[in-house]
Amino acid sequence: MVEIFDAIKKSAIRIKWLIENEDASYSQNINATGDTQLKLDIKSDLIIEEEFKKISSVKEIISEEKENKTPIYENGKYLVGYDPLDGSSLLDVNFSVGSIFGIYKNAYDGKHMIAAVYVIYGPVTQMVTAYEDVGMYKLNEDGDFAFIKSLELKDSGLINASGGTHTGWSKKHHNLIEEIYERGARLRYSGGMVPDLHQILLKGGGLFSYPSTSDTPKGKLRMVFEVFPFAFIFEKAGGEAIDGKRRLLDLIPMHPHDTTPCYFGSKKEIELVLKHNE
Ligand code: AHM
Ligand code: MG
Repeated sequence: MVEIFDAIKKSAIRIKWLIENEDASYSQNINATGDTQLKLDIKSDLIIEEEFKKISSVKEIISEEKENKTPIYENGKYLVGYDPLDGSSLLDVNFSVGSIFGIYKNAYDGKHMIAAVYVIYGPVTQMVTAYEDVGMYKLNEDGDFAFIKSLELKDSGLINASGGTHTGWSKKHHNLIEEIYERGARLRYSGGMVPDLHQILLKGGGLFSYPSTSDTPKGKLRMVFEVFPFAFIFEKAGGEAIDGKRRLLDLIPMHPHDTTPCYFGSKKEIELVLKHNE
């Protein structure tokens, strides 16, 4: 696992450089989910592939930016599903973006998830790893990621971040969000799941949701690259992660690019989600 985390750190340093120095415009390419890729999505993906190709414990990788899996070492133990540059459409407005990694054994689902990592490229670059516990690290000037602290969610929090077009929300989702605001929550939604979920983790609690909507009935966020890694991190930090009713880590994707509605939060907020979805 140490060598996988090291490959992620090396990729992060190279991606941070790209973000700061390279052209953030769109390419002519469309990815597996139908999004037009930025040149930086493609370059970040290649960097991560290059770094994982040096790691003999990696059997195979699959990226949000590619349709198919890439075999690495036949005798490797781990499968890695990743989103190289999540939230990249926010680069033009200079918001924080991130890289997300799920490390699996044998199959790309929650039962086979061993560890999860994300990197946030903000005013500073930080990395959060969930393995035995959840730890946050900061990239220093000398190129090292120094341990800052362990992350733990409180039982409840007053941050609310819900995605999806409001006119496409179900009545149940409207009612849930209304009750959350009535309890005193504040809206905190940048449109990048890495900074939005990072904020909930760092401030101790709240709720992030990307529900089923009339235009995206199965949600927008992809299980293997985005949802399972964050579900794993939230559970390890003492929170919960569900699709409205079921634990996200119990879902089995039919295809690596499958999406699901998702709710990540502290325990009290997830209780409320369950109440509104009864
Ligand atoms: P991306 O992988 O194409 O960048 O899309 C994922 C992003 C998430 O970071 C974020 O939570 C979501 O899309 C925001 O979607 P919306 O703009 O519909 O709220
Ligand atoms: Mg993404």
